[in-house]
Formats: sequence, structure tokens, C-alpha cells
Amino acid sequence: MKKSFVGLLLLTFVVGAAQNIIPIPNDVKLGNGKLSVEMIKSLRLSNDSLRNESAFLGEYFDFSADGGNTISLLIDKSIDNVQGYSLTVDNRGVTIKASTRQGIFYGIQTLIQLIDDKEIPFIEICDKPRLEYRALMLDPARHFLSAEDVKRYIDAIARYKYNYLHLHLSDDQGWRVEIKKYPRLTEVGSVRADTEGDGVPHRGYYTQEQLRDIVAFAAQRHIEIIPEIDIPGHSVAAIAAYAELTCRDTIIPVRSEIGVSLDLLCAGNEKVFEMYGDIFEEICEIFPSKLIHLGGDEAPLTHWGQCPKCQALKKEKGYTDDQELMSYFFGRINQTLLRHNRTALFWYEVDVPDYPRNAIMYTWRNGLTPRVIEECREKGYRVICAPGEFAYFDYPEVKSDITAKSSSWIPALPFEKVYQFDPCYGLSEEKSSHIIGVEATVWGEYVPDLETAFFRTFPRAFALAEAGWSKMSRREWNDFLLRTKRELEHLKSRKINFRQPQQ
Ligand code: TNX
Repeated sequence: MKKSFVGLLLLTFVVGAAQNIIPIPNDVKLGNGKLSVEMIKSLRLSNDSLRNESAFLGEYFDFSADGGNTISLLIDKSIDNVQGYSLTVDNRGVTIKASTRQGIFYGIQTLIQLIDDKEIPFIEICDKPRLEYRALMLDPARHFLSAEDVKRYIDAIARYKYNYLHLHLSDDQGWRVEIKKYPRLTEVGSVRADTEGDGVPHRGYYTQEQLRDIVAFAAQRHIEIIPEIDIPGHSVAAIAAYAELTCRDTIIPVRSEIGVSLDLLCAGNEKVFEMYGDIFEEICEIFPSKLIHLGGDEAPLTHWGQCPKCQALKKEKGYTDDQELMSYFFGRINQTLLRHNRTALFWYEVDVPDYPRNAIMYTWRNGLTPRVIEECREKGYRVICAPGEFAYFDYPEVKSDITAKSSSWIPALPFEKVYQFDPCYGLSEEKSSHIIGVEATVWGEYVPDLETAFFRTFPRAFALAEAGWSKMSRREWNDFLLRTKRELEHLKSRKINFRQPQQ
């Protein structure tokens, strides 16, 4: 009787031990005692290449003196998961082991979250992610965010072990990346007439140099930047700059309204493939990521159906359905990516008959995810789960957060709902092994600035981080809420905006 009471006490203690950490680690043993942060005076690196990672300790520890306790960062190839790490805190100091610099970085993030009132509890943690890909997406196409803003965002999310930031760099409402060969893309495509009702045109783009700087800043934090150029739909800003890209060769303005345009890139025009081939050449030069997002969402076929060149191509190829032109279009663009040894990513649309082999699909449309997961398994595509019902962070937590007239269609996505998200949908290992990640999308129609992006992101990004990193059996809402409350203090201290949870 007594024994089980002690056991129960110990158990609450162990669970309590993880109170400080988001996402919750997968294996935690709490020891007896604490280490004082002030007593930690030395740093030991097994490998000089860990200097970048160790720099993130500088803000919390003073390594200028001799003696005292030591933090050891050790590359240990016996740790099998490339993103995993082990962390031990005892009376001698702190040891973090991982087989990669990335794993060491995650161990450091866990360590600094464990600091509580200048002390660190004795603890043993063995941790690795559930899914290899954990991302957030920003949409500077709808509302431009400065390079500095993007860096602040990257800095904020790295703490939660996100390893990708997806940048939606082009859409109907704006083209945001400098392309040297086609200057009109930014001269014309990065400016649109006033949409905010304040009479001020909206504009902005990143130079290639700024993007390289963002890539390097993110890489220091083990975040990879995935660029997206959305094709063939969501391309009005590019068409506004180069009217010959469209089937109707008509000059149209950069789109000011939200919603889907009928204008799209022409599938029957060689000029389109020549130009987009060049564009993706430059994109591949700027961004070292193996992953390049080609969009592919919401491309209405109306214009292709009316276009003599598209219809002639369809006949020549023996296609019976205009959707086959979509597969053809993606295949052509993918040739440039293949030359650079890159993988194409797409917003999966169930009507598209084929995507390039080896492509990775995002499931995003409300209600379709179980079907998309199964279809992609059968067709051999890997899947990243970004479903509207759990991971659309442009959706407000409560409807009253957005008051714009055009926003009545937008549903609410409460914090607790995000926490309920299981990216593998309870499927067996066999049926879910092609699911490689999670992503939350902060679409920008109603996100005019970084403050709003943070407000939509936090604390829901805590919940998504845990969906991507932690085993389902480790996740419990009430415990998570306690950890959230503490972590919000950290955001406050960093002046990062968030929405106060209602509980
Ligand atoms: C649909 S999600 C879109 C975006 C919008 C979003 C708004 C997706 C692949 N396409 O263009 O911003 O809805 O929620």
C-alpha cells in the first residue's frame, strides 16, 4: 500500500519534471537535486564545429571563469536518430550527446528551457522527434514582412525544435523575390494598389542578398528555408509583370482582392517554361534546400479550356482531360528542379492525375486528409500534414479576432483543437510511414504585420510543435496547458506577441 503511494508520488514528480519543456521530450527521468546556473563555469566541445551551437548558451551561462561545473557538448555517433539527443544533468554538470550538430542544438534548447529560477534539476533525457519535418509557413506574398521580421520569426520558433520555415514568396497579390533575369517581376509584381482602405499602396520584396542572409541566419538555428513559387495558379503578380505568361495575353493589375483568380500561367506557351525554368534556376541558386515548393493549389481550368494553344497541346499529347495538362505542366517545371537535384513539393489536389515521381505532397483541404493520406500511400508520395481543420494559423482562435469585411468565410481554430491534432490520424505504422511531417500555415490575407503573425502563431505553434515531435502517449492537455503558461512568460520576456489562452 505504502509502496504504491510512493510510486504515485514519484510518477507525479517525473511528469512534473517535464513541465518546463515544449515539445515534451519522449523519455525523462528526474533525479534528486539541482545544479546552480552560476556554478557552471566551463564549456567542453568534442568538436570545434560545435562552436555555432554552443553560442546559444552564451546568453544563459558565463563561461569566463575556471573550475565549477562543466557543460559538455559531445558528438556521439552511437545515437542513432540524426535529430535525437541525450541530456544528463547531475552534480558534475551537464552533458549533451548527439550524432549531429542538429541533435546537439535540440539538446541545448531543452537545457535552456529547463532553467528555472537560476537552477537546473538533475535529470536524464533521451529524446528524438516523432516526425522528421516540423514546419511553419509565412506568407509575405499577401502582406510583405521585412527580412528583419522573418529573422525575428525564425529566432522565435527555433526554441520549439521546428526545423523548416516555408516562405510563400509569390501569389496573386505580390511577387516577393528578386529575379535578376526578369526585373519586372519585382518592379511591377511587388506593388499593388491599396487594399487596406488607407490609400497607401502595398509593396515589398527581398533581394537575393537578403534571402541568402535569411538562409544563413536560419541555418545557424537548424532551420531550413523552403521557398515556394506558386504555379500555375496564384500567379497574377507575375502575369501583371509579363502579360505573355497568360493564355489571354491581356494586361491585368496585381490583384488587390483576396480569393481565387481565373488567370493562370498558360500550359501551351513555351515562353512560360523558358521563363519559369530561368526563375527556378535562380531560386535553386539562392536556396540550398533540397525542397522547393511549386504550389499547385486552386488553379481553375477555365482559361486552359478556352485557349487554342492549350487545347492543341492536349490533342497532340492525346490527353482526354484538361487536368492532364496540369500533370504535364508540373512535369515540365520539375525538369529544372531535377537538374539541381531538388525535390518538388505540392499542395495536393485530388483532381490532378499525376505528380512528378518522388514529389512530396501537402494535405491541406478541410476534411480531405484521411483520403489524401491513403491516396498518397497508394501512389507512393510522401506526405506533410497541414490540414485546414488543425493547422491553418491564419484562422483566428475566435472569430471576433478578425473583423475585416471580407473575412466572414473564415472559420475559427481554437488552441485546444490544434493540440488534438494527431498527424498520423491514429493509423498503423504501415499505413502512416509515408507521413514525414507537420506544417502550420500562417496565410497572410489577414496578417498585415509581424505582430499579427506572432499573435496567430503563439501559443498554437506550441501545440503543433508537440504534434510533430512528441509521441501521442506523452501528450496530455492539462499538463501541456501548465507548460504553456510558463512558456508564455518566456515569450513575454522576449516581447513576442501571443494570444492569451482563455482557460
Ligand atoms: C487557400 S491553402 C489557399 C491560400 C489561402 C488560404 C486561406 C492553399 C494551398 N491555398 O491561397 O491563403 O486558403 O486560408
